[in-house]
Amino acid sequence: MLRRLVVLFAVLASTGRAQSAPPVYDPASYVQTSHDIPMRDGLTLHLEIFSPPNATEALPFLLQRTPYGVGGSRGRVTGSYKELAQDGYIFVFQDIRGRYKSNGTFVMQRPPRLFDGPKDAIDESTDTYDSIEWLLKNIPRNNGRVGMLGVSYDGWTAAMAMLDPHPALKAVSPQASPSDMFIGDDFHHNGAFRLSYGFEYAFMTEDSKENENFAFDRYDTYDWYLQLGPLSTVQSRYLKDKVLPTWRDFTEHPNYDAFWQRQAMKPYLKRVTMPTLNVAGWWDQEDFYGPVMIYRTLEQQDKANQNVLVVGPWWHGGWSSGPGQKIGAIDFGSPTGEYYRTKLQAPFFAKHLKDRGNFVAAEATVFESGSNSWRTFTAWPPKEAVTKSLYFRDGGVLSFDAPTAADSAGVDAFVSDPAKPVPYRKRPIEPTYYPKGSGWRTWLMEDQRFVQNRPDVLSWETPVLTQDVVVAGEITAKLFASTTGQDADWVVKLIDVYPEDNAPDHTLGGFELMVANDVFRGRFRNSFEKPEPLVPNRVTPFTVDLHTQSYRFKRGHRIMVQVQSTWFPLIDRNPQTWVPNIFTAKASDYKAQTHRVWRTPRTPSRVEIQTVTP
Ligand code: PG9
Repeated sequence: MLRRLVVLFAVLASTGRAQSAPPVYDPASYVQTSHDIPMRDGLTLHLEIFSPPNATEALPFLLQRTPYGVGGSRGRVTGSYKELAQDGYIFVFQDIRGRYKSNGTFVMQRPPRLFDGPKDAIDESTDTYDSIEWLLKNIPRNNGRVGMLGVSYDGWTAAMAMLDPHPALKAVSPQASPSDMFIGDDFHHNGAFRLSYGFEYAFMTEDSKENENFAFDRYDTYDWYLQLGPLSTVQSRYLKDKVLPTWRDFTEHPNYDAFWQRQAMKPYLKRVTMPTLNVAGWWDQEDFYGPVMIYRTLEQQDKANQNVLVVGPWWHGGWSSGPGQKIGAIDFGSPTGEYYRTKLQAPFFAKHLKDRGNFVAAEATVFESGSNSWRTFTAWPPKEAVTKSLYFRDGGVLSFDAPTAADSAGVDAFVSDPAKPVPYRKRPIEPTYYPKGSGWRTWLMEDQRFVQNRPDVLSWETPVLTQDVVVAGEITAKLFASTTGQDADWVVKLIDVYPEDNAPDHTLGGFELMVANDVFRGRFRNSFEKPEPLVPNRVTPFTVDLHTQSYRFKRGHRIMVQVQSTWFPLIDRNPQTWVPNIFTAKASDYKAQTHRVWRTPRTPSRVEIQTVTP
């Protein structure tokens, strides 16, 4: 009898334990301490640590390594990391080498020492390793596990940490991490230089140890960049004797040489070392290529199914704070950022760092804009996706039907004049990180009607759709184009045209929303390493990767494609004559040229979309 009672008591006690709710911590109560900790080469890096007082359990660390200063980290604990803070973590924020309160020299995206560097070299991965080692030994009541997360540069430091990780690092979420600065992230897209971002970011991070914005003497930076003339004016008139290492690198490495290749992540992503939650935003104005590339490259090695993808309707980092329901004029119908933080991010870390909950991430969790719903897939792009083509046709028509014999001379032409480049967003274009407010964050959502009638913007449009067209997967422009010059940029935009009478929000009548876009610099059509001049007037194929999307073009809407050659000052002006290095071009090298986009049966310019059945 006594034995039976003891067993019953044990069962009740264990059931009680299983059912007892885990503690909920108050983010505002976290206690902050500051530390300067030694790295293997003797240099110290600065940390701010936040722990909940009176925790009765040992807690895991969540580490974020940043070039942007850790001064405002309390705001993260109570704000963007609120859901995590409620679950209970020891948050660690670190200034990376050479920034803010950390010693040493800052190197923009310091290439990893792996594979070709000396064994005793330092990089972001060794700094992470040494920091984790210190944390485990010096911060009491830790449970021996570490997670890392961060957006953009901080996402990249998280990605670097997982290449050759400390054994205590158990889960990583690289979010909007760039992966290749020449092909698709902040500094170039397909070899076209991202002028405004490249210059302003290099100045912000390298003019001094703490962020400092370049002082423009014009509110509308379109004017400022246009008055520059050739790019060499940046150094001669503005930087003068000052060397900004990253600006110097732009000018000395105009092609995809060893400098860019060694920095790019793909060659290093040889194995999945731990559960990895890759996060990207469909309308990320800085790093969308990067996170998708990291996911895809890792996926090829993901034998244990640890590498997953989440993409939502967000600007750069839009998931990390705020509700995430609206970007600019577009409402996505629910607080998608909150959804991500509570249903995906917090459960991911709780599972892998605390053994709490039974969260299993879908292979791909994507937000389908248009229908405004979350969807999950067993692969991305979905295995069932079917490729369809949207052909450019006569009279500005976009059609699923290819050109016919009647189109054998089909062509549209425009003059691209570097003296009057198409603005990439509505003017005035405030400085990128203008503290008094900038349209930078939301520019990808701007109504494209602002350039619709320019003579240097071509467009083709479907009739009103009679049924939904659901894009799920890749979008690729296949252009056949020619120019009277020797180089040309090709900007392609895939656009959702809202109905004229748009219910319930009538203010969106006829709105032209960019669903996908990118630019390709013509000289790189055969090789990013060895650019070649275009042959004047020769029809040449160009493939422009417009990346990936999950988007429902709804019945009643129309699909549009726009093609233009300038996107200023986002992209520097192409001289359109042959110069080996555009950074050393003279003012007289910049010349207006006539560009032609062909749409014949033999040269059927089109945008290919991967679709799933509605
Ligand atoms: N997009 C920024 C960046 C990351 C990495 C290198 C350079 C720039 C960022 O938001 O951190």
